[in-house]
Amino acid sequence: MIEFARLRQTPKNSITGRMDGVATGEPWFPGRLHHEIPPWVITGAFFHIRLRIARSAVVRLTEVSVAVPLLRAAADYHQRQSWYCHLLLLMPDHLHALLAFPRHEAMSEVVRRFKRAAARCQGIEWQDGYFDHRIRTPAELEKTADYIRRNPVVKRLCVQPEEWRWVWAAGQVVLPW
Ligand code: NI
Repeated sequence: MIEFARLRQTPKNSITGRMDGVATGEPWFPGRLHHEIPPWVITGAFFHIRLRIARSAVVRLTEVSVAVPLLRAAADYHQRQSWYCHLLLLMPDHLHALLAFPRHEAMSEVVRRFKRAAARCQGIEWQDGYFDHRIRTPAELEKTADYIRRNPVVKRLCVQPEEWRWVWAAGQVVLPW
């Protein structure tokens, strides 16, 4: 298992940041959130998670009445440290997220809880299960984040990634919705 914390020993990928409560240099996360990053984010790993709605689903994730509570819930999970949300982006029929979890075993449990609450409160019909891919390096994290942010552009829903409203990322203090 490759842990992010070990990668900082290789100069090319030099990760700096806080480990074991000790500041080790410039953070590779947004600086303003530096002090809020729980230790398990650095020592654990991020996962690229994708959730899809059922083919027969009527409700779209990008409807305002759905998108706002979904993004609030994602930010709330982050606040309560159920997960660390590097990025979460809603598309009409699926969502992408880059998440770290306090314990690896917690992942499916937390994702299931998130899906269940959204099904109950916003009437979302999810497909069973979810896609997950373990992110190995900070470079892969950035590449995947870039890919996720370009999703709405590729699908011609907007011209620039910055125009897309339905996204939340750690460090985003002002909620734009
Ligand atoms: Ni996509």
